[in-house]
Amino acid sequence: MIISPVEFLKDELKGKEIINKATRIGDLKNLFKDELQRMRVPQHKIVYEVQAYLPVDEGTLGGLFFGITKIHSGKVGNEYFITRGHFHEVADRAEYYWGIKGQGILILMDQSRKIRAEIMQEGSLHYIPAYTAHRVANTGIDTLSFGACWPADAGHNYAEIAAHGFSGRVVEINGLPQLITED
Ligand code: PAN
Ligand code: ZN
Repeated sequence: MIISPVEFLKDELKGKEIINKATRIGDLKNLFKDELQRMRVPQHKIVYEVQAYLPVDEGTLGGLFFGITKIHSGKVGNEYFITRGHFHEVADRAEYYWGIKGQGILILMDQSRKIRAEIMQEGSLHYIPAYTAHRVANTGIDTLSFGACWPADAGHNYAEIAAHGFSGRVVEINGLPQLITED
């Protein structure tokens, strides 16, 4: 019998090896520009969910991981819901993202803190180069779903972003998303 251990159906991973993780407003202290507004949002509210398929041990040279992220629609103040964002721990590791459903903006920041952004929507493909921090904002009224594929030895360096943040944010101004750069 031929068995597929994992099914990838539109924006859903199914299989007993799939790991699910929800990130809530309460987990994202100091992530948004307006921390007071973040504290006013119910802390259990889910900002994004990740499903991941990790078929090899973390750190395996040459291995690949696969994930689906769903960012719910919402804002903290005028700033759209975002992922935490990270450089890879092994900083020279690249990654692919691709848009599946919804509307968003991928924010990319290099090591000199230079920002660029790409529109994410169904069918968009994004190559995230080495040495580049990546974060996604959901700018739509529906959930934004995107896929990701990254090296199993890349790891996640969240500390750098926790300490210095991104030098750009996606906010709503006059009803439209705008990228505001700070540096
Ligand atoms: C993605 C991200 C996922 C959630 O799988 O881990 O979208 O974002 P944060 O990790 O920034 O919270 C990825 O980039 N993996 O490397
Ligand atoms: Zn990554």
